[in-house]
Amino acid sequence: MKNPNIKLLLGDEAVAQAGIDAGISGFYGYPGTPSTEIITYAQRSKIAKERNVHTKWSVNEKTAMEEALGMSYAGKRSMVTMKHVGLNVAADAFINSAISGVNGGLVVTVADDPSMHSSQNEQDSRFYGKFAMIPIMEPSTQQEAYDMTRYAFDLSEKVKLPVLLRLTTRLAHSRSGVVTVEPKEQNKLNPPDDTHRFILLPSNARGRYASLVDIQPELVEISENSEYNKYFDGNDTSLGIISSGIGYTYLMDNFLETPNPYPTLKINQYPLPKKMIRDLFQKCDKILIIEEGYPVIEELLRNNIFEDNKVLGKLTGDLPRTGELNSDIVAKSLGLEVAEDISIPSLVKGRPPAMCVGCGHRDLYDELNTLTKEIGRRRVFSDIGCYTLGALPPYEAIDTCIDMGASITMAKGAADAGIFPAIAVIGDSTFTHSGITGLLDAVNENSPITILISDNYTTAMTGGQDTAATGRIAEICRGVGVKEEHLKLIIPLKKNMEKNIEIIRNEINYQGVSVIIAQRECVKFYKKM
Ligand SMILES: Cc1ncc(C[n+]2csc(CCOP(=O)(O)OP(=O)(O)O)c2C)c(N)n1
Repeated sequence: MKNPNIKLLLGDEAVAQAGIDAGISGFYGYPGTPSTEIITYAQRSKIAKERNVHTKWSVNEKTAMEEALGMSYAGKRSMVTMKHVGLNVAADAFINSAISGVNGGLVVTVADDPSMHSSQNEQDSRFYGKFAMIPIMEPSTQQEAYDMTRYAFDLSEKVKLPVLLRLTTRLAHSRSGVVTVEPKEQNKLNPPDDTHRFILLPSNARGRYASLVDIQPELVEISENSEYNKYFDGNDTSLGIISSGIGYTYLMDNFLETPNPYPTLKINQYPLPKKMIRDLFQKCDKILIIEEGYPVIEELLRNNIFEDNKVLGKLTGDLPRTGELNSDIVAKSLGLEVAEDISIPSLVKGRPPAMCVGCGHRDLYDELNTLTKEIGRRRVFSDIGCYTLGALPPYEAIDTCIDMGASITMAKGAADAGIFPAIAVIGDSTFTHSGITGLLDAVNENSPITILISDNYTTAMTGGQDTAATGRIAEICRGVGVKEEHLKLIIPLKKNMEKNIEIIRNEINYQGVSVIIAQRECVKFYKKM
């Protein structure tokens, strides 16, 4: 008979379901691959709706982090979700939440993207967890993603700290059957009696930081005894293996038919369990570290704790230093034969992503590109979204894309240096995420820059989520101080091309801040809208 408690879930969905079943009261987050499906799943959940669980998108990762902390302050359980680079945006609140501590359980779920399938870098969030000195959970399977998320809420309430839950792309985006439990009740509203720890004046923060330092041995002890850090014995002590997160799954993919002969430590919880590691080092001649992302464990073990020459991994070339791991790469590092070559044959041509036929960004770039002869090249500062594809042929219309919001601020910096005209191209969601503050900098100095906000009424790149200010972007620009006569609305359609080019030309020649909002609904998501 079908078990109603088994669900076929993506890793992301398992985390969302676990949050709901752990009695969460609020999910907060900003979309970003590969984390987006956590909140989209929660938004569709019947029980989350019945329980009035907060599931709306926030303006950016920092606001999301602070909102989740506010809910935790109130005594309820909350989760904040983001992709790895989002943690850079949320970092101020994130690090300080470890100093204040939490009240209701707070889980910070960050999905890393090794190999940069859809990202600007492949930074490893475990560094942030270590930096903040808080516990980190790193599941190996979808079932563990479910179980560990619920455990993370309990742990967070036990040690009164936020817990970082680290996912990586393959786990977040692949499915498996997950056995679920009955949902718990939500916490009652219960703000803290003593609010001093949430007031990070130096006199309070010093004491809080000392407490955070003091609790570290207890966190190690908890890791040491955690059911999520496991030792598996093996006869062949010429090699010991430490594998974490999905690295363990890749390892065990190679031992489906024969047993793993090597003593192996499976790490899913940090800080690292020192005793368990010491025992493994004593037992084995060499230690291979299999971890997805940066060589975090490897560096800790090589540089700080034990003999260098025993440790093999990404720093010794036994595993690749960059990009994603997979079962075959792990097989090679163990000297095993790879069953079958699954690499893509050279016959298959690379297919770089392209803007959709009928996309308004295309028409905007066509208009901008007609002005290249007049304005010269290498002066278009852009940002992150579908419109970043304007960097590729046939458009080749933009010159930079660094991080969300950097178009306006880089254009301003270049204008400060003497580049004129300096042009910024930014999407509507990116503008509200982190473009508004840069616009205020430019307005305050009346910088000679032209900002093209390509407004398709959605966050298209990550799957068509709502944006924070649909229909209110002009109002925001006015409020920030853009002059009415230099705030223009255009509709990027072929039939308007000449008119639009004229408007862009005039504004580019203006020696101050001008904003042109190019409004046309996204061709892919207009039905949803
Ligand atoms: C700090 C950070 N958060 C999230 C993302 C994921 N992301 C990439 S582009 C984008 C928003 C794109 O929306 P918009 O600016 O409206 O452009 P569109 O894709 O709709 O053209 C997001 C959320 C990211 N790259 N960096």
